Amino acid sequence: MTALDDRSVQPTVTSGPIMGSQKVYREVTDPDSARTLRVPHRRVGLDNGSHIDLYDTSGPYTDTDAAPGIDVHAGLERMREEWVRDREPVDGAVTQAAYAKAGVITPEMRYIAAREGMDPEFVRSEVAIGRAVIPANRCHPESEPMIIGKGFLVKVNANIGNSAVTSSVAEEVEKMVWATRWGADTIMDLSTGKRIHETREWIIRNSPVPVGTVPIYQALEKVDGDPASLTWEIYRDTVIEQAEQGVDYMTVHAGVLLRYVPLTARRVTGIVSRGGSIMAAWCLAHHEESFLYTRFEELCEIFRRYDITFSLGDGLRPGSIADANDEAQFAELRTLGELTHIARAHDVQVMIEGPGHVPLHKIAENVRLEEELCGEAPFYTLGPLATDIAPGYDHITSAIGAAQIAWHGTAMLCYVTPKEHLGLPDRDDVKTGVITYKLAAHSADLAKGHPRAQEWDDTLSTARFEFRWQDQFHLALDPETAQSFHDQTLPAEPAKTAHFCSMCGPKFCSMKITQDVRRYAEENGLSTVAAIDKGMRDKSEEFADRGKRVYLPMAD
Ligand code: IRN
Ligand code: FE2
Repeated sequence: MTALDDRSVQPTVTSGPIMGSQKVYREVTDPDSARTLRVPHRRVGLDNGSHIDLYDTSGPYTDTDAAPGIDVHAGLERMREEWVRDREPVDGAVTQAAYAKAGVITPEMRYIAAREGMDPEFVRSEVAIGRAVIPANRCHPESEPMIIGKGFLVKVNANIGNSAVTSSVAEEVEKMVWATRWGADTIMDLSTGKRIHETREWIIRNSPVPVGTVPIYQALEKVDGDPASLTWEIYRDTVIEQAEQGVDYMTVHAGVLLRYVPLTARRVTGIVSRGGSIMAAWCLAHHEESFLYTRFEELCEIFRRYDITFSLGDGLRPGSIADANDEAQFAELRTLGELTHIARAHDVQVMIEGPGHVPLHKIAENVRLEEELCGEAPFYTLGPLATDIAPGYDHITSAIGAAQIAWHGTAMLCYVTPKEHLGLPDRDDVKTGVITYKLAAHSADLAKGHPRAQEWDDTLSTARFEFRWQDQFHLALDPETAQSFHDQTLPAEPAKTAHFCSMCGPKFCSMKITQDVRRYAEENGLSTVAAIDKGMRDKSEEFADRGKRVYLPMAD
């Protein structure tokens, strides 16, 4: 019996299209295998008959005919199974990095190119030099290929997972579906406590996005929470157990060296990384170098067999503004750089985890150093929070830092929810966190000039200017919230075509006035400048006629 046969677990997952969108699959042929790849997009149809196709992370759950028929006990279709089975190793390796270096464009790379609107050869070359990674364990054939690298759309990871005290397997499966619905590009299952293996099985078999984990958490459960009792063998077996299940990338805190631990002694917040503190405790208890570091090449061999991507953990990241960019943080980063080159020599893909808490003026240095020390391996940061003063709002304090660091070149952002520092996020927090991070990521895509990013903004701006309210809602990252805010004050159907909203009211809508000016110019055969001039004079007379009152009664 597999975990998914357990009928006592009955997840009810959200399914059906996002409001105003339709799932479409664009077909691409892979010339090498003659296979047809079906690449998903979220299509938003517009009132004027046109449409825009947006990047879509949500998997089959948002298929037009998905509701309510998703069978979570069956798991998703194993789309990549044949791709993986049919290809020959190169130099004994089956990783995307090995194929890329050998000049092979895999179906995953073609799929990604179609998703991102990029040339497949560019995808291959970025993976070959290690500036991008494709987290895709051979044992997770259900996942839709995606890429993490500074030359591509900035990605967002959502952490889910139960803790010893709260939440069940079914809730976590729904959180995964829910997070990807709103745009999470990957999810990490950080479960601790009971039923870790089963929870992960449920999540992976039903996840359309890559799944990451931190294996040291489960290893610690196996020794009843006592870090000193951990051994390389327990850790290794845990990694293999998770690898077999299909975990696509793993956080490994291999840069926490024995000699770095004293560097944290004077910090305001010491070591805040869970994995980092476990390894620091182990090193101190044994007065020995970390087994993650001394056994790193053996770990590379395991990762290579499955094509698991390293996410080298920042176990010494700063946990406060005061500790940002200190010696402990950068000492660890240098070690992560050394390990990056070892992993690459094994054809294993690598990304580098980054902070945490960093004030705005110290952000750029983080990216510069990471790129220099780690050979431009994709940077994957946790925010960072730009200030510590707003618990309850740390999705925002961290999105401020996240937008900045992504603009500088961070490839993936680990979301932070409003519950950060306070408690385990629930389903609503997951949505708030994902949406907040998508807007940070997209802001960076715009600033970096991703060729397709601005099209979305322009389409929404035009709909807004033309008072196509439905289009404006449907184009939003979160259509439901946009519509419900609008409808709180103007719920009636005619308001959906009205040339104003309740913020300025009918008389003071700047966009309506601009449109009036343009029409006036056309009707009077004037240039817009002359028309504005004449229009302004007319308006000023009208203003005087009405008694020079700024606020007019509603009935007026
Ligand atoms: C991301 C960047 N820096 C840390 N992260 C995430 O934090 C990482 O991907 C994982 O989800 C989590 C690991 O936390 P600890 O064990 O370092 O606290
Ligand atoms: Fe923190």
